[in-house]
Amino acid sequence: MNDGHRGTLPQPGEDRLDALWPRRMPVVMAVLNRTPDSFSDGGRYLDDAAGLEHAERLIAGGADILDIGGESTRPGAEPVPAAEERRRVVPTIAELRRRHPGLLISVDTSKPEVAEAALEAGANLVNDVTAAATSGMLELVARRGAAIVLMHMRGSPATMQADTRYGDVVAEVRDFLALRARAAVAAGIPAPSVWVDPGIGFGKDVDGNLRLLAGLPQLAGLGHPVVVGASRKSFIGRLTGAPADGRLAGSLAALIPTIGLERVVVRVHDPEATSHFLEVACQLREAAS
Ligand code: HH2
Repeated sequence: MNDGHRGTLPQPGEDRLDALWPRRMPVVMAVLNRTPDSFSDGGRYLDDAAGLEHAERLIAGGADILDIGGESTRPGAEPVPAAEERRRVVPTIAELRRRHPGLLISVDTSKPEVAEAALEAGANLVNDVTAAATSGMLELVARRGAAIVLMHMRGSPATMQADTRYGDVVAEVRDFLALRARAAVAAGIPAPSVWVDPGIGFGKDVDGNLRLLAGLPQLAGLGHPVVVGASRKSFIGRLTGAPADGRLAGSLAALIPTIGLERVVVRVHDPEATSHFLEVACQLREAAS
């Protein structure tokens, strides 16, 4: 059967993350927020049953990876104690691993103790919006043979929108990610398992976000897989006037710069619409070349 641009899904027992890359279209990472306060869906999937039900919807919608988080990082969000964050994410990860042995699961955390429990429960990947600022995170990921997403953020969620001025935002973000990626490789994580992310909306204004999206080829030039999280973010609201749950069309448009790039992961709330958009956009590009 011809599976178009989606390539072959990794089989259990294979190195599942490496098996993503023969694909010619971006990989879809779907967001599952087990939080009361996330900016676009806070509180909707806090209950265990509601969380699992939504996870099944995301998987059925075509998610290649599920990214499960128990702490909001929206501007001004309050930190969550590790025990509470663990309680929100670990049982869900364990249950999804039991139901879907071949599923790729990411844990969205910057706390090594939460990451360790999540990896133990079956996660494959740690998504750290602080680029592994807490000591021990890189060593943990290396020891467990997992992968890591290193994201650029200015300051912390509490302070990040206070100053969004940059000289050359693409160069500054690229240099930071290059530095953190070198540290990850030095800690023993193989380069293909070190993914980088410009942190759309994390200490950037509308212009900065647009420049970073347009500058994705420069970030891809670092030689690591690139993650892009533009879904429903406030710059799309600023440009269109749409509320968070009305930003799907803008979120898809924000992914145009990913078309034609290799080893790109798009972090989204709407995997089905995103997969359809990517499939058509990639086929169109191919037809035009
Ligand atoms: N964005 C959010 C959270 N985690 N991780 C990466 N790597 N890249 C991102 O752009 C990114 C991220 C914010 O989105 P969301 O999870 O929906 O909201 P909240 O942080 O309020 O839970």
